[in-house]
Amino acid sequence: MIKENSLITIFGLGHMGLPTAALLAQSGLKVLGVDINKKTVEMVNSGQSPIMEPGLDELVRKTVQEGYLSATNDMVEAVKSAEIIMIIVPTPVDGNKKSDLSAVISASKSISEGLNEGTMVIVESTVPPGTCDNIVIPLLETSGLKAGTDFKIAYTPERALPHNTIYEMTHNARVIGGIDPPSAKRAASLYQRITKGEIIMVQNLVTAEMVKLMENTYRDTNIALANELALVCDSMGVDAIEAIQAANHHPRVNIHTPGPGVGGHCLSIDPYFIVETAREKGVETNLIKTSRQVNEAMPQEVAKIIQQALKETGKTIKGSKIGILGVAYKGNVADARETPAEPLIKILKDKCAEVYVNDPYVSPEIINNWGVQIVDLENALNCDCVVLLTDHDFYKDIKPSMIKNRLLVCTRPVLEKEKFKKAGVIFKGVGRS
Ligand code: SAJ
Repeated sequence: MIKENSLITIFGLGHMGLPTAALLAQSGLKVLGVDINKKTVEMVNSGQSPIMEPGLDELVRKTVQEGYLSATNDMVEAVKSAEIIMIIVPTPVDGNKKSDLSAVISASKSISEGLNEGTMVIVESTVPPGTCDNIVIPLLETSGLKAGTDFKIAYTPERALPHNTIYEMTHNARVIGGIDPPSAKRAASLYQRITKGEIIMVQNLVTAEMVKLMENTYRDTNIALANELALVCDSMGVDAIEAIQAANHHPRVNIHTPGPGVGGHCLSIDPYFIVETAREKGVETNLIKTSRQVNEAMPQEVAKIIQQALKETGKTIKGSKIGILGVAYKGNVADARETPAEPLIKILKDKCAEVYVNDPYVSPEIINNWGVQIVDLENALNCDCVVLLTDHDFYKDIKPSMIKNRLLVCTRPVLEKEKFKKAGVIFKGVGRS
């Protein structure tokens, strides 16, 4: 169903768009990536990936060198000869947690200016349920063409895990919903070129949009449950990590891992898309909203743990040197979007702490925006209080003797509490009583 020399145009060369473009190019299709970021376009056309993702640099280099992958800033030109057009652009929320669909709208408008009969449009961006039907299709139909009749449209959410994206994109199941069965089938035949995973067809666009949001909202609410249980355990001197590990031996229990909060541009955002649409439909979403509040409050909880820990050494946050290990939103990624480290650092600075940050993954430009000092691991470990926020693999080798002032707040279950306590380190953390 997909001709070998089909041209595919992909709007968005970010964490999901670029790997998708490179994999489709590797499958032998001509792929033209479109991005508003000129540096991204230049890097891709020179065979480099602007995204740090294992295996992606090599894939981009190879497919660009072989002439299958290229990039442009020219949105309208890129659409004219495309047989398949994909929208994989960011969909953040604004300050009021309302979806910002400007990138999807801009791409849809550009597509409508060059849309041809028979073209297949595929939306991958995570969007509030109903976006394809109520926003994307009306914009595409300003071309004068009719969705379903004159052009095909399908929605399929991307659900790869950053830092494992290439593997997951080529193995995870794909959920696809189309405006009609031929649209869904044509989209399925495209993805079968790059994934061995099962193709799960659902009955329409809005169902497919909802599936993605349900997945991430399930994770966010379960992390909120884990965080709340950890705070309760801390109040009773129960080690929540130990209790959760024991509870999860139950065949039908899967309590997630407590932490300093939920970062990333998915789990911390997607639940709000359900809240937004539910509100428009007059449906309450108390559990989803409360779960978001629990997770967003975790940086404050970590600040309380730090305050309590310093008090045990006769110190206060004010005037103390606090060494933060890791500001990426999770381990082994360079991404600091929505990271819980940012609000925690603000709280500590507002309480007049001297904050020092170590995170070799995250670019200094991002960290410097927070008004903190970037230091190497040794200097971070020399602070009055060391706070591990991100479970980067290399932090797992930290030894008790390296904590110079014998005070560690560990918010991820990556260091052995007993070993540190035996060595005389005051060891605190989320769920680590
Ligand atoms: N986290 C916890 N406790 C847990 C699990 C995660 O505190 O038990 C925290 C992490 O530290 C991080 C945040 O939650 O701060 C989210 O991390 P994550 O690994 O659960 O998920 P993401 O943000 O990496 O989600 C990505 C998303 N995929 C894309 O970026 C396209 C998401 O849509 C996927 O569903 C998810 O990977 C996945 O697990 O597949």
